[in-house]
Amino acid sequence: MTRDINEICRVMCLTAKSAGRIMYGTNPADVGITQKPGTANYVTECDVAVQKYIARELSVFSPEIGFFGEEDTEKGKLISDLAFVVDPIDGTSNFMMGLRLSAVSIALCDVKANRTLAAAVYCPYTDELFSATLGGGAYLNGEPMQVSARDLEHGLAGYGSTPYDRTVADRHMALLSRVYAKCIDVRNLGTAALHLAYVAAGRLCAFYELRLSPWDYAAGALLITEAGGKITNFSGDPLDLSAPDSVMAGNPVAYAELKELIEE
Ligand code: LIP
Repeated sequence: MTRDINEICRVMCLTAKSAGRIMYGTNPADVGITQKPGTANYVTECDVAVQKYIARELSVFSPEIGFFGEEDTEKGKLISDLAFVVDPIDGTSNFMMGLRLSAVSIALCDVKANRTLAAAVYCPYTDELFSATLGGGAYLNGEPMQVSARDLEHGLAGYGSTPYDRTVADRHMALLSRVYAKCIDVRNLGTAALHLAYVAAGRLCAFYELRLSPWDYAAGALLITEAGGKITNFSGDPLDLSAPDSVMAGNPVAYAELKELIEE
């Protein structure tokens, strides 16, 4: 790759913040909503507009890098060796309902090596930018961040309910019951990217979701590993950046406890 990774990450962060301001300035009541395949899976005109903005900005900056976004109509495979993997509005249902807790998630991924090189996750409602580069550490609004040392018993555990695929609901609820019994409390914020960013920032000690897409976790996974945490799929393997996967994450102590609960 000819460009400096820090320069790319800087442009990703600027783009994520500008895209977040589009989200922030849009009244959800004013945008059209379309249902996608699966249950409760929606896309708004704002998701599409934000993704077009991000794609345009990043292609002007680095036309040689591929683009793979959640709202691509021709949702083929991740075909480029190097690609931006983007969720323009992570937490679309939150956005639709005016819950004001959604994020723009942009990852630069080395698809062949199945790893994220740079990450930018921005929540415009809290004006918080979470960023990282591979080997360069993780930051919250420019300040170093790291996972907590809390075990489940002394921490809050985040989870996603896989709302788009209700076939795994019973499995999810059984796991939620086991996790809930072990921690201070559980939280479902409705946005995977922010769940993962909050683990990296030490606010949540752990997170799981039975099925997510690469654009949901490609950036958050790097935030967590660069902040000293651990993130894998339910088998303990690296997350697949080219296809949906299960996700479990946490600081090292809570991750180990969560893995045991998942394997029960
Ligand atoms: C959402 C995730 C959330 C998950 C939903 C959906 P979207 O992403 O952030 O954690 O539970 O199934 O994947 O669709 O709002 O970008």
